[in-house]
Amino acid sequence: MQLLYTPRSHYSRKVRLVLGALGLEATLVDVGNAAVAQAAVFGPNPLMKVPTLVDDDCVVFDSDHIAQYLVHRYDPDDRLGVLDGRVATLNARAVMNGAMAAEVELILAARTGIDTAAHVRFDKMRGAIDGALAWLEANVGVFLETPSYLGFHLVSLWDHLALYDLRPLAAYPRLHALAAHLNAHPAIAASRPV
Ligand SMILES: N[C@@H](CCC(=O)N[C@@H](CS)C(=O)NCC(=O)O)C(=O)O
Repeated sequence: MQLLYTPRSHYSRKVRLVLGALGLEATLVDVGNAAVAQAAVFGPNPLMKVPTLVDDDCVVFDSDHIAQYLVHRYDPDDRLGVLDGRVATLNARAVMNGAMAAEVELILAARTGIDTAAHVRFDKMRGAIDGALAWLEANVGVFLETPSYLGFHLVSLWDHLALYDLRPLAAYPRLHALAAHLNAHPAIAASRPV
């Protein structure tokens, strides 16, 4: 198995955490700068994004879809709750994915020379991240304290935000505590972006 990723990619970290928790081996292939517009860098992914999983002749795009694929194929008991379809779980996942997407736009815009402070469009993205974090703080009960896919998602989002220092995080003590609790697991901490 191969995972096309970047070490800092929060979406890729979700998948790396699932692989580790399920005891699955994958060769990590760092694509480098995810902002580039060179299709060859991203292998089979037509969207020029990471992560992409290649498992024999099976290619899977998108972090959540990769997690679902791995569970269907290798962990039918779904110990991590990847297939949890409850509305509260789906909403939390949508909010976290939306915040992650807004982060990507802000970071890659800046990396490609755009002054994001000069465009109202990016103010909305900053506002969406703040709104997402406030929503997650208010709905922290949806997360388990034991490692689960939803927790992997949260810790991937949180550590990435902290690393890039994109938004103030002090107003979210419950999320902070949960991320710290999850990062106390060496296997989770080992995948932290640096
Ligand atoms: N929905 C996708 C999003 C993947 C994504 O946006 N990945 C970022 C890196 S974290 C990327 O490769 N961005 C490149 C770009 O947008 O140009 C997923 O869950 O895998």
